[in-house]
Amino acid sequence: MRKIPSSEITPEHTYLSRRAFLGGAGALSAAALLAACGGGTPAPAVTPRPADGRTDDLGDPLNSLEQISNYNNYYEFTTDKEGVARLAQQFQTSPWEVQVGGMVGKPRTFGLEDLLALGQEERIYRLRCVEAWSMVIPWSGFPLGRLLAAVEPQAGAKYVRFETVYRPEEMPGQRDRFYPWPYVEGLRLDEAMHDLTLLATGLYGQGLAPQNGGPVRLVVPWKYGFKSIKAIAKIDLVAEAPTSLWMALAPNEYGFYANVNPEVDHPRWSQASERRIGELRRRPTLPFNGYADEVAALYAGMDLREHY
Ligand SMILES: Nc1nc2c(c(=O)[nH]1)N[C@H]1C(S)=C(S)[C@@H](COP(=O)(O)O)O[C@H]1N2
Ligand SMILES: [Mo]
Repeated sequence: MRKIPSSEITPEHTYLSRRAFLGGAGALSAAALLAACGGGTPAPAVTPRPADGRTDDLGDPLNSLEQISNYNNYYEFTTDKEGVARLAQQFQTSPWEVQVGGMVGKPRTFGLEDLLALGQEERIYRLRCVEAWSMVIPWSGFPLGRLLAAVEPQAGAKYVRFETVYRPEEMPGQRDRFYPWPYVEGLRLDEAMHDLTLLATGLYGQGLAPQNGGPVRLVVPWKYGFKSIKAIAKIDLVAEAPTSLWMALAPNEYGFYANVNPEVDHPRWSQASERRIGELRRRPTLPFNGYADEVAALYAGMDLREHY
C-alpha cells in the first residue's frame, strides 16, 4: 500500500507546492488574526471556550467558533490556513445566486432568500480533512435533496456537478493560473440525495462567514473535506461523473469518491488517525468518518480501494 510516515503538516498541495510556498504564506501576527474577525460578515458572538458544552453524536465536544473561523482550507484565497479569514473579509456574499440546471425538468436560479426558505435545521457533523485534521462543527442548512427535488431531475441524470463562484478580482488565489479554476466537485445522485448531505448556510446559528464558504456551501460529512465545496454558484445534474479540481490536479491522490477510510492511505501519509483541532493526541479515524451505519449501503459491492 502507498505508505509514507505521516507528519503534522501534510497539505493537499505539497507535491506541487513550490509555487504555493513562493507565493508566501507570510507569518500573520496574532493581532492580525484577531482583527480578521470583523469586516464584511456579522461579528462573531462571544466565543464559548471550550465550545458550548454540546457534543456530536459520538460524545465529542464542538470546536469553538474561533477555531472554525480561523483555520480554513480555501485555495481561492490562500493556501495558508490561518490567513484565509483575513483575505476573505472583503468577499461579497450578498447578493448571491445559485444557478441550478442541466438535466432537470425545472431549471431555476435560487437567490439566497430562496435557499433559506427551503429550511434551516442544525446538524452537528465531524469535518475530516484529507490532510488528517478534523473538527466538529454545528452547521445550519437543509438537505440538498430538497433543492434537487424542486428542480425535478430527469431520468438520465446520474451525478451532480458543483461549481464555486469565479471572481479573481475578489479571490487572489484564483489569479494563480496553476490551478484549474473554478473549483469543481461532484457527487453521485444517490449520494447527493442522502439525508446527511447538507447545503449549509450558517454555523453556530449565524450566517456562513466567507472563510467557511459563505453564503452557501456543501457539507458531506462522510467524505474528505475537499468534497464540501464552498461558495457555490452553479449546480448541474449531469450524466457522467464530473472531474473535480483535485482529480484534475492529482488523480492518483484524489479520487471521485473520497470517502473517509482509515484503511486506504493517501500516497503521502497515513489516513489511519487524525488530529482533532484543539487536541494534542491523535485519534483513530473512523470508516466513513463515523457515519458508516447511515451511508455504507451506498457503496455495497464496490471495491473502496479502487474507488478512492
Ligand atoms: N471552493 C473551495 N471549496 C473548498 C476548498 C477550497 O479550497 N475551495 N477547500 C476544501 C477543503 S480541503 C476543506 S478541508 C474544507 C474546509 O472547510 P472549512 O474551512 O470551513 O473548515 O473546505 C473544502 N471546500
Ligand atoms: Mo481538506
